[in-house]
Amino acid sequence: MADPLHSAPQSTFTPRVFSGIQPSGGLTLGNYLGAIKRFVDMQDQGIETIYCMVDLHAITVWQDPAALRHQTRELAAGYLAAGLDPKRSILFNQSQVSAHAELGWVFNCVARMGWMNRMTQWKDKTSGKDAEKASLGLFAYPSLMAADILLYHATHVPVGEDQKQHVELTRDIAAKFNHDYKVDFFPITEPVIEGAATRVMSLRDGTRKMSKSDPSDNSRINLTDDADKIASKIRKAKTDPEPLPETMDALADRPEARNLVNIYAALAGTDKDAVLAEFAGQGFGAFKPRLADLAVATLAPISVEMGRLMQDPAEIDRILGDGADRADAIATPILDRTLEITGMIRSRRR
Ligand code: AQP
Repeated sequence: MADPLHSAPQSTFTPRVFSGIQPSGGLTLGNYLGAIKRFVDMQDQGIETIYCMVDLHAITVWQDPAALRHQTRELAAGYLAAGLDPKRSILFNQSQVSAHAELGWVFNCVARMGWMNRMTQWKDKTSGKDAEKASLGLFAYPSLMAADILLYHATHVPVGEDQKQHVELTRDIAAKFNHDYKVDFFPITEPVIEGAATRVMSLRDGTRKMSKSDPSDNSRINLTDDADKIASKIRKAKTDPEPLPETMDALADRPEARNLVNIYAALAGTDKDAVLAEFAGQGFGAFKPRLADLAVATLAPISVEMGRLMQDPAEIDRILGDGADRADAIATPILDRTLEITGMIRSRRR
């Protein structure tokens, strides 16, 4: 596979990776495989990496303030426990760098209502409910996400499949800004969606994404689950009575079975065909305990380390404050230049 980080379409922008996760609940296996594990891989490739806890996004739906603070620290603990190093990556929470909200406003004035109306995540999150009651922030979410990315002139964004449309909107916003103001100021950022588990599905329904806000705790594996809980959730995961087949094509109409094979492949760092080559002809009675062992071996050490880090919230806050200072130093000149381009007077002496 071509190395996505070295195939940037715009050589004028130095490769820089940005991504974020909402502290809107506990981290799931979906967040880990679809995002964090790949954040660590990119950090380890030696590229400049900036990873955010997007707390301004989290409040687009109601968050209890004490719970939000706890979840933000726990998300930071998850980043650190999974292998992100605050010396090599910039780690911070979004609200400590006010330029995110300011650039978000500019992009609210660049993005078109029609574009936002087409966002499937907005439609999914408001379907069946009264969209009139959703917050204005939830509607504008993708425009703030574009600001998060473009504030750092990020060239690459590792995300799960569900965020692809939002990164495409980021590209549209950058292109429209560059076109309208006749500049080549913002990069046209590439989404990086790779790996065996870019879309981890619910353990209870293989057609729905595994989500931290799913009301059923058994639908997901949380990074804070202990070994017994992980094994029990995998044991209870919905499956079918058929044995595993020899090819992935034969799993086309078996979403739950396909999901467990994807998870196994992603955790083992192997491909799905290799998993089927090993388990073809066997039922879930044989497969699930092996998957549980693998999940426990990978996730239990992260869970233990998160628990240890959470004993010292002041140290987590210190890391986030330091990361915010470093993020701010990159973001402020880019915001200032954006505002100048749009015709705003910037005459304050700082
Ligand atoms: N199930 C998933 N499979 C693969 N990747 C996933 N991601 C989330 N769920 C899966 C990836 O994790 C990153 C952060 O996502 P987020 O928490 O900011 O937002 P989300 O995608 O809306 O995640 P949730 O868990 O579904 O949150 P809630 O329930 O609060 O809406 C992204 O890169 C995402 O692709």
